[in-house]
Amino acid sequence: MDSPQFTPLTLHQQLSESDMRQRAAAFLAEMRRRRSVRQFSNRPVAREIIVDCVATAATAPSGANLQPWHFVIVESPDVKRRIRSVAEREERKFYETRAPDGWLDDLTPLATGPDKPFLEDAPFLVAVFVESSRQTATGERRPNYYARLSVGIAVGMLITAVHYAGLVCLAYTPSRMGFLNEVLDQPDDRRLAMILVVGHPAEDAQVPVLERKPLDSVVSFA
Ligand code: IYR
Repeated sequence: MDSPQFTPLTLHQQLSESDMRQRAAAFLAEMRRRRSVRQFSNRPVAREIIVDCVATAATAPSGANLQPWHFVIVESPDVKRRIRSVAEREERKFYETRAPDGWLDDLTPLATGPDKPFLEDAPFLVAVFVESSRQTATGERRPNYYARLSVGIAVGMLITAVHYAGLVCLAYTPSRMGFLNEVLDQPDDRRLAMILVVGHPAEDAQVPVLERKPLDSVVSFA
C-alpha cells in the first residue's frame, strides 16, 4: 500500500461574512425556483452543457473516494425510443396491477401515469448507474462502501447543476430498472439508480401545486 500523500488546500476561497450570507441566501432563492418537470420541449441542448453538469456530479464525495457511479448520456433518438418502449411496458404493469392502492393514492397529486413521452421529447437522458463493487488491480472483488448513498449525493449535485445551467429535469425512477442494462449495453454489476431527464420545459409545461414542508418541521437544532 502506498503511503498517503497530502497537498495544501489551495482551492478554498475564504469569503467575507457578508459575502457568505449573500451567497447562501441567493443560492437558496435560486434553488427554490427548481421544479421537477414532466413536459419537455424538443428544443436542442448543447452536449457540452450536459457533460459539464455530469462532470459536476462526478465531483461528489463518495465512500472511500471509490466514486461508485457511471453515467450514460443518451441523446440518440433510437435509444430514447427503446428506453421509452420498455419503460412504458413496465409502467403499465405497475399502474394496472403491481402498485398498491396506497402508492397510487400518494401519486394522485402528481397525475403521473404509464405514458412517458418525455423519454423521447427531452434532448438528453442521463442514466445513472451504481457500482456496488469493483475489481482491484489484483483481480479481487471488493465492495464499494455507501455506494447508493454516494450516488444519491452525485445525483443531487447533478440536479443542482442542471438547474443552475438554466435547464429543467425530472428524476425518473422507472418501475423495474433491470431492463435498461441491456438497452444501454451496461454490465450486470452496474445497477440503474435513475434516469435524469434533462432539457427545456415545454412552452405549455405545467407543474403540480405542491408545498414544501416548512423549514421548522424539517430542521431542529441541538
Ligand atoms: N415510476 C412510476 C411511479 C412513480 C413513483 C414515484 I415514488 C413517483 O414520485 C412518481 C412516479 C412513474 O414514474 O410513473
